[in-house]
Amino acid sequence: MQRIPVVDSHTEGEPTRVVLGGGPDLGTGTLAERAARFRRDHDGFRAAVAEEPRGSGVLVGALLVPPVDPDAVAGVIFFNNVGTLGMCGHGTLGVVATLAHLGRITPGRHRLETPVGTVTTELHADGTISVENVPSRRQDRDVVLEVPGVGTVRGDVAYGGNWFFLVEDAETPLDLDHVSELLVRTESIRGALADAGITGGEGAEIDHVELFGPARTPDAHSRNFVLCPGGAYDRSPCGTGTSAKVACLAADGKLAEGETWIQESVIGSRFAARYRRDGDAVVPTITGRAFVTAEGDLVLDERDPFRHGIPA
Ligand code: PYC
Repeated sequence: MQRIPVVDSHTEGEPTRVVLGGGPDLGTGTLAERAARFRRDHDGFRAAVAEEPRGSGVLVGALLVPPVDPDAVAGVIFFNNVGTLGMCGHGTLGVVATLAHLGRITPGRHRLETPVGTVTTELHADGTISVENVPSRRQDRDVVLEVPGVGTVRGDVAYGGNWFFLVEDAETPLDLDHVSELLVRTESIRGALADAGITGGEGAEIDHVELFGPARTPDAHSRNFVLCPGGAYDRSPCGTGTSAKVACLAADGKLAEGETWIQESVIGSRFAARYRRDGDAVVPTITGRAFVTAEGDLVLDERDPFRHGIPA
């Protein structure tokens, strides 16, 4: 029997599973190097934690590893049911809630290393959590895309720690009654992006698609629906997706430095976002809530044919 100690949480509805130990030896080096080793040599471990029957398409795993910089509280490699993620906003808030639950941190600022850069988190006295994300930017504006079964779609390509295609889309209501249609729509857009050879920087796949519509609460600015790489939709407003949105708003002159943008998710949960400038890039800060939901051990029984997951 292999035991893997974990703590589960959700951030504005989106689950995170923090792996506290029992992970593979990834050696030394930067977080990007260790994440590459994790992807190449330990996919069974990722699948055991994140895929069914223990996980699901909606779960993000967060493997804690020693940081390079001793001033950072931890290094973290995020993963899901199909692979690894560069950064994960909701997952970062889940890691902070977990470390606080375990008594490893107290309110204040704490740095976390990720494969795409170091982020600074803040656990506030009221329990809310902020993350100052990696620098974010819009790469392409108003890209026109022909999407089979959908029609002509226009959107922006932007980076917020992962690559996104962001579409203002009033066609389908962004609510739980329309999730099936929204999934088909966003999957079709993602397929059309790949067919058209439209990528993020250095040929990176655009693996997240984000639709925006009007907010449902008076003080929010927008509502979104975010398709994640493994085919699930984000229950939270997506931290890296909201960072990409903020980069687009900043590029269009629609959000000033320091101003707050309230992003609603498809389930009505919300993140507050703002940014500071750093040269050409914007550095977004995302604030929300995360709650621990379970703690214990995953058990991998060697007699279990599905101990390394049912492939998505
Ligand atoms: O919050 O950045 C995020 C995220 C990415 C995928 C799911 N959530």
